[in-house]
Amino acid sequence: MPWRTDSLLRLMLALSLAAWAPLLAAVATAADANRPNIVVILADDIGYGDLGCYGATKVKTPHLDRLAAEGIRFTDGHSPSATCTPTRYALITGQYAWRKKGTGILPGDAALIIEPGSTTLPAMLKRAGYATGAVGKWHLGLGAGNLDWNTQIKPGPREIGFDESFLIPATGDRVPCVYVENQRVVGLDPADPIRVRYGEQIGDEPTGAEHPELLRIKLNRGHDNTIINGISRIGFMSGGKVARWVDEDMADTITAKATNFIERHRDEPFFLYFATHDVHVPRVPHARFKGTSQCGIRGDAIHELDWSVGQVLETLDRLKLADRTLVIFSSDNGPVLDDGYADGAVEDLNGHTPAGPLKGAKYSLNEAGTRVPFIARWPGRIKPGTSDALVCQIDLLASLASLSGQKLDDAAAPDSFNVLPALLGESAVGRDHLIEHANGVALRKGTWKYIPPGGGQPGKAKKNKAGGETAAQLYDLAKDLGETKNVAAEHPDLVKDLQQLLGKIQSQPRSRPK
Ligand SMILES: [Ca+2]
Repeated sequence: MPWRTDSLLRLMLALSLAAWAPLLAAVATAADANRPNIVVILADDIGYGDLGCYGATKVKTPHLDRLAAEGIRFTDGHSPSATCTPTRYALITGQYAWRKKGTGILPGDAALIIEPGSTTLPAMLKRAGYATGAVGKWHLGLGAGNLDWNTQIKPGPREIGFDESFLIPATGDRVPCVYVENQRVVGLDPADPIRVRYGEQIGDEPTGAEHPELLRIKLNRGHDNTIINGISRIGFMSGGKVARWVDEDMADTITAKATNFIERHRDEPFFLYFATHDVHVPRVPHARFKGTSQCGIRGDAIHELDWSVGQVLETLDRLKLADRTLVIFSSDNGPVLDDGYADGAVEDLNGHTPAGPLKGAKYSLNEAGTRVPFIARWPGRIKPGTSDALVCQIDLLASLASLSGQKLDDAAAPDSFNVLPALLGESAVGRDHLIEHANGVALRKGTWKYIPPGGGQPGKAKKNKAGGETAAQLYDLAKDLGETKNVAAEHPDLVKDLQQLLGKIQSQPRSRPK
C-alpha cells in the first residue's frame, strides 16, 4: 500500500536524522579545523630579548620556550604601537591608533574609546560562533564619561563583543585598584562607595607626594597620588576598601579567571583575550617568584608571566584541547626598566638585554618600541619553526576573519591585513609594509626602515643640538638590525619613495588591501 511505504520511508528518514543529530550538533558547536579555539595572550612591556626563546639567559621561561618550540616564532612580529592603549585599540579594532584622536595612554577614568557595535576582533569571532572573553588588563576606557564605579559599568567589553570579562580597568599603576567583572566592581561594599578622580585630590587618604615615608617602593617620578597597599598610584581614589586588589595576588587571580574561562567553554569554540599585568609597573610578583631570576624584580615578574602562560598551556593539555587551539603570545610594546618606580630594575639588570639586539625601548620609534616576541602555536595545524615574515597584532582581525570564514565590510578593520598563511607558517611572506607608531610614525617596507625628519612627527621637526632640523633616517635592517648607520643620504630616491608611501597611507582612510 502506498501510504504504508510513504510512512515507512518517513520513519526511516526520521530515524536516520535522529542518529545523525548528535554528530551534527557536535560539528556545529565544537572547535574544528576552521574554527579552532583562539587564545591571545598579550603580555605587558615584554621586550624582544626578554624570553629564553629570544635569547635571554638571566631569566628562565620554560613555558614560553615550549610554546615557541611547538609553534612559529616570529623574528619580525610587532605591536601596533610602542605604548599600551594605542596597541590595544589597534589590536581590537584593526585600525591604526594614530588615525583616531583620543587613543593615547588613557587615565583610569576615561570613557570607552571603541565604538559599541563596531566590527572588532571579539565581535567578529562572536559572529562566527565563538564564546568570547576578556581577562586582565583593559586600558581602553569604560563607560561613557563621568563613570559611577558603584553601579553597572557600561559600555565596556560586552558592548564591543566580549560576552564575559574580568578586568584590571586601566593599569596596575592607575586607580581604581579594583577588578571589574561583567560590569560590576568585584567585592564592592555599597556602604563604602568608590570615588575616582584624576588631576585633583579626592578623599583624605595619604598620597605618595605628601607621605613618601609610607611607600614600600620609592618613586623616581610621577605615580605620587593615592597610596594603595603601600604603593602610590597615578590618580586619586577613595572608598572601595575591601574591594581593592592585592598586587602580589594579581597574576594568580587573573590566571585563574583565564583558565576557568577555558574550562567553562571547552565544548564550544572560544576566544580568550588574556592580557597580563606582568611585567608592567608596579612590579610586585608573588613571594614565590621573588629572587628567582638573575636580573632582579623585573626578571622575577617575567618568571611570573611565564608561570601564567604555563597555566594556560596546562589547562589546554588537561582538557585535551591543545590540538584544536591556536595560542598567540605577544607583548603590547617594547621593554622599559625605569617606568617611574625605583624598584631596582635598572640596578639589578646583571647583563640582561630586554630589547635583545634592537635599538630603543617602550615609547620609541626605533625597532625595540614595537618589535616584540610573537609566537603562534596550533599543534593540529602549524608546523614548528621560525619565521621572518613581517606581521603585526593589528592583523589578527583580518587573519582570523579569513580563518573562520567571516567577510569584513569595506570600512571595517581598515589597517588589518590577512597574513593568515604567515601566521600558520604556510608562507614566509607577511605584510609588505607597516607603519610603526610611538609619538610619531615610521615606515617599514621590507627590511627598510624610514623615520621622517623630526622623529616622525610631520610638521613638528625638532631642532637638533646644532640647530638644524633632525634629518630623515633610513636603516637597512637586513644589514643593520640595531639601526646604527643612517643611510638616508646614500639612497635619496628610496627615501623619497618611502616618504610618499607613508604620506599616502596617512592620507587615505584605509591601508587594508581590497
Ligand atoms: Ca605596555
